[in-house]
Amino acid sequence: MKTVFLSIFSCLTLALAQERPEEVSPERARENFARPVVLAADDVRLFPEPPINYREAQGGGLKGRLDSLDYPSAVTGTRRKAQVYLPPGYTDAKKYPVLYLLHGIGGDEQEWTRLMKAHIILDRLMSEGKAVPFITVFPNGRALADDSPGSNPFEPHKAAGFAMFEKDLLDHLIPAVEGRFSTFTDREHRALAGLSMGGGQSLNFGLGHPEFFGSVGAFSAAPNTRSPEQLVPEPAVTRVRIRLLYISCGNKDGLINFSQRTHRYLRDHHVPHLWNVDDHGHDAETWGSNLYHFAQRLFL
Ligand code: FER
Repeated sequence: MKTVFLSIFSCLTLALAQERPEEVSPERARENFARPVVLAADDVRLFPEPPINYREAQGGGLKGRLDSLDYPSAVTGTRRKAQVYLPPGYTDAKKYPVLYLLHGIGGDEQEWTRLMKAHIILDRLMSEGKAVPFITVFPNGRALADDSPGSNPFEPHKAAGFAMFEKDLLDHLIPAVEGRFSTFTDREHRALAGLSMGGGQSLNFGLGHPEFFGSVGAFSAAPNTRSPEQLVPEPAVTRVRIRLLYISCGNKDGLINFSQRTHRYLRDHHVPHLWNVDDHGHDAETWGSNLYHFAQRLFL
């Protein structure tokens, strides 16, 4: 009787709470994209579209540079790869804040630079003085020995790698980055952001570990996002600790209800955050645009 009650209870909470990718079939997962979009009065644009050339290479190329890092991980039992963007004028004589920027379900450590030209977006902003200089790390957020997306990245065991990245990030990647580059090492100077699955990871791990991260960004967060009550169990604590909490989604994205749910809880519990609903879908336009706006508000 007790088991029956518990399993009914866990099914009910599952429907309202976080979807566990390791328990959901690929077909069922994809159906989330077809959810109806219902917009409320405050689901509106906070920021305009960036200038047309915001991710076009500048004459003379990058002022900063793209580097790479590999690090040993006890989570995967392998050496793992990350890309690293170093800002213009990077020098060991200074210390820099660090943003960890996470990819989506089909991506890897190259997705942000290939699809969104994130290194160019950041390089332009920093060389124009519109963003403070910071280091950006592009990890592979699928913490598996074979961390490629494979032919079906929605496959439960592939999707499960995104939850396993929490330990890899905190215990292995961050120490490797801070050992190799000239970084600040306090929470105020560390941020976590990402798109879709990476947006869910950012909310889950970033808000879950305020001792590590002062700022969090989630663009088009996926169903792996924990319920708002799990993300922010003590609004009064988050309210005073968080430096920047940025949430965005396109109004043509069937996943928007996961972000709306987070935004509405934060709003109702008076946790300061930025909520930007633009006119895009689940695509590179909204991710590039929101990185552009997020980066300008980070580490101020
Ligand atoms: C899902 C719908 C979308 C899901 C994941 C996604 C694992 C991720 C999309 C992306 O990262 O772009 O149901 O479940």
